[in-house]
Amino acid sequence: MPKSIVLDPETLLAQDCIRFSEIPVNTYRKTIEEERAVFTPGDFLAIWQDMAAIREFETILSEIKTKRAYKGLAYEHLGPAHLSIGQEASAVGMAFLLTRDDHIYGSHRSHGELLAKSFSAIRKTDDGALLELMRSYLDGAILRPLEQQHRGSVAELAAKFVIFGAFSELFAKETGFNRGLGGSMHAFFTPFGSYPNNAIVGGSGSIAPGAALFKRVNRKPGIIVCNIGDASFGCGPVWEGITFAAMDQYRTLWDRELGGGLPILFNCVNNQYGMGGQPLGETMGCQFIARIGAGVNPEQMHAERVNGYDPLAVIDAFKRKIGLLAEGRGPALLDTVTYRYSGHSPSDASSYRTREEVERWQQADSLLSFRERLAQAGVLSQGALDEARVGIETVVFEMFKLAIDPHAAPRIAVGSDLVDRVMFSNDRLEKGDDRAPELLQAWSHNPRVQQIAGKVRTAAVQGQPVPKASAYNVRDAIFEALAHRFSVDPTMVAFGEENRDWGGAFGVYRGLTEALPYHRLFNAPISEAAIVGAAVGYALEGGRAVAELMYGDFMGRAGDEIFNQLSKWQAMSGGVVRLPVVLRISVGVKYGAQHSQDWSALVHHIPGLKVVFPVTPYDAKGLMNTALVGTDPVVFLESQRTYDHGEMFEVGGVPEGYYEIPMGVPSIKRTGRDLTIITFGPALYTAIEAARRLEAQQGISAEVIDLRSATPLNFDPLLESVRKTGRVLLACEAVERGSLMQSVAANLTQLAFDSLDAPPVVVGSRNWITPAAELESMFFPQPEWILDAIHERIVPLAGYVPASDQTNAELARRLRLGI
Ligand SMILES: Cc1ncc(C[n+]2csc(CCOP(=O)(O)OP(=O)(O)O)c2C)c(N)n1
Ligand SMILES: [Mg+2]
Repeated sequence: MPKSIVLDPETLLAQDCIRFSEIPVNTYRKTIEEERAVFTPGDFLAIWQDMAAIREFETILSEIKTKRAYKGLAYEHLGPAHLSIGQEASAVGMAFLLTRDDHIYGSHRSHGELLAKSFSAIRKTDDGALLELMRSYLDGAILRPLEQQHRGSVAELAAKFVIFGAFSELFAKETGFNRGLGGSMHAFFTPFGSYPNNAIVGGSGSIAPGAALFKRVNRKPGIIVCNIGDASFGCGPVWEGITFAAMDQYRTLWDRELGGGLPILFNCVNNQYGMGGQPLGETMGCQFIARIGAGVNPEQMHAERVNGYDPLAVIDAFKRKIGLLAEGRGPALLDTVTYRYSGHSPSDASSYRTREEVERWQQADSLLSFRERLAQAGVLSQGALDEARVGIETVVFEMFKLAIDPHAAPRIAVGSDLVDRVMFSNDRLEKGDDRAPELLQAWSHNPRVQQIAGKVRTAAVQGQPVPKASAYNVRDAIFEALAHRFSVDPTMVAFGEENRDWGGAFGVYRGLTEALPYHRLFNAPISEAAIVGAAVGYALEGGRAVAELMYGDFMGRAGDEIFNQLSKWQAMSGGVVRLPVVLRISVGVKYGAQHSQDWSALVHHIPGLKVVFPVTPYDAKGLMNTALVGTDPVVFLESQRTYDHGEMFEVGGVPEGYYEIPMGVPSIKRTGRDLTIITFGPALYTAIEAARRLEAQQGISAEVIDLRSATPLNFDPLLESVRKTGRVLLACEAVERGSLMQSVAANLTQLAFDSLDAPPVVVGSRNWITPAAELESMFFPQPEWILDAIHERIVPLAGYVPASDQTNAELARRLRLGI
């Protein structure tokens, strides 16, 4: 179904010019007297008190980092503390109007935002809900040490809960929001709408758009705020995230009733510095971060610069931005000017700026000036303000004392299995919501389903191969699994490059275009970082996302999102969040050095990712079904070599109905007595051919086992086979060096040393660039390489003449040269 956007040469080639409109800079000028019409004295007090609480929280951190004590209380904090002393007004202004439905994502310097957002949420939550939340969160672990000694209101108890939970998290205590597994740069608390803060500069820039996507697709109330630093606007993933958030299709192609543009505000916490580099005048050229909006879309992202030293100016800007996001006019951009007096970290000697500069900003300090303005306007007396400040400082100090108390706030015990338990959530989730999944037609009317219905679900019938066009293949298998889950889980979306009309670069999605509305299947920009990042954000909010990378080689473009984001947030949250994301990655052939690499070893190496690589239709459908009902991030590798393969191994063919294959269970594809060949990926078919030749030419019976999964992986079936045969060869199409097979071989040596007649031998691709299609047989393992390696390094084959050099001497030579 082609899109309705028609491109007209006359329009596109017509003479014209592009017009920009003015971008407001610090236009807020209201007096406190004027603002009295908007804010109650209680509001003013709350703003003041929140700023004071953040200042005290971070002053304590600064002191214990630099002096190892605060007010005579010794404590050594080993980890980081990236402080935002000076920036309090921007954080409190940002959070003031936000509700619990509004979610914020932040940076390594986000303690203030976490506290401000939580204090703001407390004010908007009734006592019963607050109590319920505190009692249930981590089974009451944070509340318990507070409850007994607390005298006062529920809201005051909740404020203590927030401060104690935050301190505890920073100090790696079990009473932290994330059981101490997140720490200073990542601490967050989802019940109050504070979502992951990110130690990767600009990390939230690609994730937050996915959170906003979740709100749009699932019609959830609230907006997303992406709080990132000024220097982070130099990061590619931030630009990609903005591009993703600003796509026209939300307004041009998606159902109108969904609400239009993504409800996301990129809030630049513009403190004028990276670590020591200055985006203004040094490391960037835009001078105003707000200017960036002009390059993004005709609305210029409604960008403006705002005085982040005045909480009321920030609130005023937020009020306007929230309004236009609600009208579907997002994304928006705020350039919130502020300043940090503290160094980048406490060890920072501030060698990149003058003392005078810091002092000038301190003279303009937001706490001092706000206090003065409130008092001058007669809203609150200086005495009342000071009393409030002392009051909250006392609470912060008390919470600090409690958080460093090893009895009230213990660390997880040495030997605890907590980390084991939270690395994966290992849960099942049939659907993320109860509403009916949106489908545009009955599957029985779907052209792809009808086509598949006419196919033979085995590769051969009575020994005769089924013609390629009529054989049910790996593509069909993945399609069927996706179609099933799209029919069950209304939150499930799929996106990536060329995913919709094209059907995905390799046609897996063909047919889904007819079945799914735009918002469930859409083309993403060529922004791999944003594609993966958005999937992470979407899942953090409670949805299920299927993201596609067209080639494994493009993982480099989404390196951070795969290696640091997708893989980490379940464990860094202490098990609080789940990440039901399937990242489909096609592994190429025939396209040379930058399009034909099997990088399974990279994703296998990263803790927190499940990794599978099915190469038969039966395995592909069963494993995709499992991935799509799970709650963990799964990297689902698909070989372009095997997309068209029919089912050769499963005698009954691929079932039409739903079934699952558990992850981590290797599959014996051919039984044998004398030798075990373990494969991963399309090397299965190479090994099957090698096994056939071994049997025919040497009378050697080889067992062939396809791992199917890299992580997790149950070694028992492998050990059973190796104990039987005493010999093992491992084959894959990844380059041999550092491959998954090297790691499996090392483990087998450990686990089955006594049963082995020879060391395990790995046959992978050469440690080269992948050459042109015509030269690929020099690069990818061939059946004869397997026989040659067996002959040279496992057991001599009678009368055998090797075709390639697989000797140990050659292995040593290659290692020496790094090739
Ligand atoms: C990808 C990445 N590069 C570099 C760093 C090291 N680093 C930490 S903070 C920082 C400066 C960030 O500046 P900005 O985005 O303006 O945030 P701010 O620290 O000013 O709040 C740098 C370079 C990092 N954490 N992540
Ligand atoms: Mg900065």
